[in-house]
Amino acid sequence: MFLYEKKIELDLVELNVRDGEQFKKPFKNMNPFGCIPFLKLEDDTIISETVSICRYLEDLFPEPYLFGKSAKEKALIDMWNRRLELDGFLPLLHSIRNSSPRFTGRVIPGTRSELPQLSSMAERGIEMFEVLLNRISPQLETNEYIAGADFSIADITGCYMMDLSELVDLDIENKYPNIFAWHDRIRKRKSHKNV
Ligand SMILES: N[C@@H](CCC(=O)N[C@@H](CS)C(=O)NCC(=O)O)C(=O)O
Repeated sequence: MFLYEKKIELDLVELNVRDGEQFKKPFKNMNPFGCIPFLKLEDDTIISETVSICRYLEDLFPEPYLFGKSAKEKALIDMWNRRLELDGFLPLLHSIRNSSPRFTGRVIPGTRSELPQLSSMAERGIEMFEVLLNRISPQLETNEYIAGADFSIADITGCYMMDLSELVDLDIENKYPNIFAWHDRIRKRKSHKNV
């Protein structure tokens, strides 16, 4: 979505992570975290972590600014993005990985192990996610985008967080109408349709 918004074209290689292609050569030595995405530079440097990759690309191709332009915008976008990732995306992800049968044997992203799924972790993850939803709802009552008037990387993070939340029965539309409307606005962008 970030690439499309910024009209950046990269050579893309698709990996089937469900079948563990990232653990096979030549990919297994590229990213020790066993996850996608990662970016290989011409000098063979590997950058993993979605937001780190996006930040690197924003430095190379600043416009449209998705990490903010002024110091204040940059700080606010980073603040909201971190809150969404740390307090929303991660608890939700751990909840789903600890409950859905399809994640048996891979409860931690980028690993294959005997670690059992924990139902208490699944429950706590949803509780943490709902704390986050209650905190962002007032912000979305008065702002079109999560960090204010402009679309940013934080909206992209939020959109994927809310896409993921559809795997859980939370009745977002009725319980959090502001968040539902925001998610709907972001996922209707052409960049989301093209993913
Ligand atoms: N913190 C990483 C998370 C990356 C991640 O969890 N990627 C998933 C796919 S969306 C993955 O590669 N999973 C592989 C697996 O669990 O085996 C980021 O933001 O890029």
